[in-house]
Amino acid sequence: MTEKTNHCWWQNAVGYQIYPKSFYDTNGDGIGDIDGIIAKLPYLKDLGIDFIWLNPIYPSPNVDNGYDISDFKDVAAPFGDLTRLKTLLDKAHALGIKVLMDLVINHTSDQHPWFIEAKKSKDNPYRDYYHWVDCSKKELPNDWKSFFGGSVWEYDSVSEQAYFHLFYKEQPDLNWHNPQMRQEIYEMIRFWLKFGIDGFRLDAISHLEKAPWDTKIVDNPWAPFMNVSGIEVYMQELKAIFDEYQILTVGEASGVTSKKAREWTDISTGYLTMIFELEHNIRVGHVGHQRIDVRGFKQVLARWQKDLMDVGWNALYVENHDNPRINSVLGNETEKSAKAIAMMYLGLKGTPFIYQGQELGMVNFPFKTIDEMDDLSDKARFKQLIAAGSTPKAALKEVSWYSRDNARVPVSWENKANSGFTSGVPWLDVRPNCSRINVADEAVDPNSVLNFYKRLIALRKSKRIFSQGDFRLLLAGDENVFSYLRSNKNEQLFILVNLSGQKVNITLPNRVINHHWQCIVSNTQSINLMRHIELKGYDGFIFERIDKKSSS
Ligand code: TEU
Ligand code: CA
Repeated sequence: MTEKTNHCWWQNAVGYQIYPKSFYDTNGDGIGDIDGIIAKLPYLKDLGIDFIWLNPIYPSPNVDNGYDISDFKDVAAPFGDLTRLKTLLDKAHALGIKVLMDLVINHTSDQHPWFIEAKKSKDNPYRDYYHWVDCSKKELPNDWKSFFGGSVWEYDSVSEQAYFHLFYKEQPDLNWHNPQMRQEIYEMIRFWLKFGIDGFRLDAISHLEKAPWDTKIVDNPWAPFMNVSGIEVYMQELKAIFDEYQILTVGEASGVTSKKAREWTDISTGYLTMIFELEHNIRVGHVGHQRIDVRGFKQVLARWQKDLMDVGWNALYVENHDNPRINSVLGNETEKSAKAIAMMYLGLKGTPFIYQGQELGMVNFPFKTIDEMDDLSDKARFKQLIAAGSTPKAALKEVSWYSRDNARVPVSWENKANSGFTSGVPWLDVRPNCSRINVADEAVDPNSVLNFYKRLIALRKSKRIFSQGDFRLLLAGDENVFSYLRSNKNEQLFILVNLSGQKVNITLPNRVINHHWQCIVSNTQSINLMRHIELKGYDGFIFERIDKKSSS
């Protein structure tokens, strides 16, 4: 490796995503806060975390839980204030933990001063900070659909124009063609960098540029705003600022293909340090009971591993605040499956992110009524289903199983009232029964999911092969087993994980059975690596090669 890569501390690092609202509440108002993050820094340090990413904590009307920002340069009162945030940075840095903030620059809240001004009249100086197009209520500029349902256009009868929004109508998209708007955004970014943060997760960043309004939708409804040409200009301008401060950047870059990701994340010329792909969550089965399709899942991950093997860098994740709990939709809600999933993705090349509670094996929430849910698009979908004749029970099952609220349920800290998250009433219900899955009990159980994660993180950081070794997929056609080799000049790792609850028989290739291996992590008893072996449900192993490796 070149000298340059040695400076890339993030290649050997493990990140942790914090959804502040649901992490830990210190003042009993039922909402997690900055002081709650400060209180739990030693927990994160002990887990082996190198950096945290905070979901938005800016002032917001909370139509989309903080992703509708009304003031880019402040902290929302329930979370604390700028002084508390500064304290968090200082305390995190003292422990060697870096802090990333969420940067939401595709849109603002409709309550942001820019949009309040823009709405006033066609000749308002802020009008052009957003996308406004002449039209009538009946004939909107085009038939593009928003990510959250309905048209991307919201009609304004006063000016006889409509404005563009990819998400809720309360989240108008910024017009990146406007240089002055861009300057204001860049100035805001510098404000945070001077404040002392260590990087950004860039929300919905691949959507900054939109295709011409008359673009017809052919097959992919999102194509007119996914990594549309023209975006390079803005990404270059952003990169210039990020480079000045040498920060870590992770883009949420839906629609950037694994091939394109090479350009986006090239270590010197790329716009960003790494990106999250949004392709691997392939669902199969009936709505309300959907699961991740293992074969599709591993094909996507293997392709990203391959395409970014020598250029660019992967951000690895299996959970975040927008998806259900992985141990429910890929695992079978057991400790064993949580550990299998951990081995499967912590063995890959890239920088792993752990979403709060994932390290405990937290599972989906058994929502009993729609009132227990918070997400507006889920609530709207529920109403639609009822109107179409569904029973409340069936409709609830359908919207709740894949709801992002599953991940937004507060973290289980202890087996007591409100799972030790708050002394008050939690903003979203906590798990009714966290007798097994909680930090306090898992911390003292050597076989817990938590301690398994801890060991695996330590192992990963102790061997460079995890961050630097090549990747090679094995048993590509197998529908249940995710298996691969990681190799560098002198060493080899063999990762073997059954991602199903069933027994499977597999045939191992020569490149495995011709060598000697030692099991270094597993969630079950070790096995002999022979030509034909049987794996039980969710069996998982990481083996290290112990005979001398010549060239491969
Ligand atoms: O999500 C955005 C997001 O998922 C889209 O960019 C994605 O491309 C699309 O759904 C197609 O798969 C982010 C946040 O993570 C989410 O919580 C917010 O609601 C959203 O942006 C709006 O800011
Ligand atoms: Ca609080």
